[in-house]
This record gives sequence, structure tokens and C-alpha cells, in this order.
Amino acid sequence: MTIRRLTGLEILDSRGCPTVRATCALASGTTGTASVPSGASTGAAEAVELRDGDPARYAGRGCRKAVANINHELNRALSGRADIATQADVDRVLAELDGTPNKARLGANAILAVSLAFARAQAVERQVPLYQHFADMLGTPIRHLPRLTINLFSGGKHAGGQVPIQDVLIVPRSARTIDEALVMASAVYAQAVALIRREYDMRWLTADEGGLAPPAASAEQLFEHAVTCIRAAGFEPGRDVALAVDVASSHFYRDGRYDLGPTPMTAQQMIAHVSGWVERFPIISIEDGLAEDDWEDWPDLCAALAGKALILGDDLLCTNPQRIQRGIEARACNALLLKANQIGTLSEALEAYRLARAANWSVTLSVRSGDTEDDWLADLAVGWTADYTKAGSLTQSERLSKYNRLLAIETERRGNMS
Ligand code: 2PG
Ligand code: MG
Repeated sequence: MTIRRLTGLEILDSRGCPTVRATCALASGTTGTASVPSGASTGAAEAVELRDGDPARYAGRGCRKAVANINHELNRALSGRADIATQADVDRVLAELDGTPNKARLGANAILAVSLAFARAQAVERQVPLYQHFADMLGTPIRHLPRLTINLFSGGKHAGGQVPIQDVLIVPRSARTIDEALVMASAVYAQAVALIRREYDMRWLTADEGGLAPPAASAEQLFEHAVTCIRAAGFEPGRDVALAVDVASSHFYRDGRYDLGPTPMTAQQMIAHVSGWVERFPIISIEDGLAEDDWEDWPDLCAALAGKALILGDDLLCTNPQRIQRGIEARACNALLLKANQIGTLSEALEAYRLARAANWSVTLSVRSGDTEDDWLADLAVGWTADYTKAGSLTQSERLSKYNRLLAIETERRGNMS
């Protein structure tokens, strides 16, 4: 499928910060458009977004250079080339043209937008739903829809740091469908809205991903609140609705100590601390329980929690095949948080996914804290049969677009699922 033209557009994400949208027109006239998200609690090893650095526009965060790279260099290199016809071809040329290990020259924002827009155009051309196109890319049939992990409480970089940890998510485990999961999560969320009014005299205001952000005294207090809300909604904590936590500990790791307050902890103390959470609360997944460069201690965390909670690597792995390989060899974790924009092309994200699966890891597909109304993540999660999605809370259209798309896919596939 030959590309006829690539065009870029600077748009705004859910934080009002610029990001990139690309449209790919094929020779047949078919087009596909895709927008890329942008993180705030980013890993140091992530692919790099190209930002203009012009202080007169969006405090230097404009994306005109990335857009110009799509309109000119990428368009010139990829258009009209009959030999560049598959996702693998497109992504290889994108990476080669960029020439840096982290997509810094052309920008991971420009590159991923083109990679995704091409996938969408291909799906339209093939007359298959996008999720089916992704499944065909993987070469594995869709086995089930993902389970949802939904933000209830937020802290860290997504909520002004009122508590150091980043996300307390609810996992509607006893739900049999996406629809049931959303109904359950909505009931728990409503209880949380009531709880923060009662306990903190706070209005319903939300953090970057739509989670509630009460000034709790500690992470433990947030977990207690979550359990209270699950019960108040009529569910059994753990059995019906469990918890997942993004500790995001790279962001409170200083001088080899984990500063969760009051006394900064060594890695071994932090492991004992996190293990205590898993003993006391119905937590089934711990993301970034240790810092991104604390490779030495991750295997101990993983061993301590094996069989009790998933050890999910986000900043540690950055969806980077080399880091994932290292994580597998070191037995540092047993689950991958996959964010396509951490690596920059769909093909590399697919390689990351395959590596994780070959090691029998669980996979969660995740949005970013700055996201857009584009819903491709839902199709990717279904097409690649992710175990979980992490798409934010049940407010704000950039989050709901993913849930709404999952609802539509579920309805479309009803009767076809095992
Ligand atoms: C994370 C993500 C999503 P960000 O840390 O997992 O919650 O945050 O997009 O800011 O990196
Ligand atoms: Mg994270």
C-alpha cells in the first residue's frame, strides 16, 4: 500500500499542551489519521518528543518542528515509494531516517503519529476494524477483551504531589464484560466523590487523568479510602474489585533513598514497605515499586511479591526492547506497561510486546497523562489481547474515548467471543 502523502498538524492534548496529529493518504485515496499522547511522569529512557523551544509559544512546548518534519522530510522519504508498503517497512524507514537511538532528531511525536496514521489507513483499505488489523499484525487471534484498571485517586506528578505515589486504580475483577466493569467502577467512583466531600470538604475536582486527589496523609490512607468506597458501593474488596497501584517511585527517589516520608527508606526498606501494602490491602499489581535505575533491587521486589501481585515495569522498561530483555534476564519484573510513544513506532512496540509475552509476562496497555480524543489505544489493547488497560478515570473525554471505543468493540464482537 503506497503512501501518497503525509501531513502533520499541531493540536492540543488534555492538558492544553501541544502534540502531534498525522494524516496518511494512500495512493488509493484512503486516509488514516492518528494523534499521539504525551506523558508527565516520563521515564528517562523514553523516546524523545521534539519540542520547538520557542518561549513565545506554549512555553517552548510547541510542536511545529515535529509537524514540519512530517510535512517535509518524512513525506518526501515515504511518499510514492512502492517498496515501502507494510508497517514494518514504514517503521524501519522512520527509525533509519531519524538515525538517533531515541528518536530525538525527527521527534518520537512525529514518528509515532505517522506510524499510527499508516496503520489506520491500512485498516480502512483492508476494510477491517482497526483492532482486527492490529491482531493480524501480531498474527494471533483475539482471545479476550482486556480487563480495566481505572484511576480512582491520583497523586504525584499528576496531582501537584499532594501524596507522593501517583495512581490508585480499581480493577473490577468480577465483571464479565467491559460494560459491567464500567458500571462497577462508576459506582465506586461515585462513592469516592462522596467520601472526599465528607472527609476533606473537597469539591469534585480531578487530576490529570480524571482521578480524585484528596490531600491524604499517606498512601495507606488512600488505599483505606479505596477499600471503603468499594465496600460502600456494595462490592467485596479483592474478590469483586481489587486495587492496582502506580507507585511511580522514580519521582521520589533521591540519593539512593525512597522519600515517601517521614524518613527516607533504603531499597530493602521500600520493598518491605510495599510488601506490607500488598499484605494489608487487596492490591494485585504494583507498578514502578522501585526507581527506574535501581536495577539492582528490582529482582528482590519481584521475588518478594511473586504470586501475590504483578510487578509492573513502566519507567524501568520504557517499552524499550533492550530494557525489557534486561528485565527478563534479571527477573526484575513480570509485567510490561506498554506505551507506544515511549518507543516511537508500532513495530518496536510490537517487538516489546512479543518479548514480554515470550517471557510469560502480563501486559497492560496504557495511555499517557496528557492524551487526546483519539481512541486507537482501545483497538491496540483488543487486537494484541492485552491483559489490562490503563486508560485513566471515568471522566474527561480523552479518557472516555477509550472506554467508549471498548464498549463499541464489545458490542460489535458480541457472539464472536469465547
Ligand atoms: C504512568 C503514566 C500514566 P505519564 O506513569 O503510568 O498514568 O503517566 O503519562 O505522566 O507518564
Ligand atoms: Mg507509571
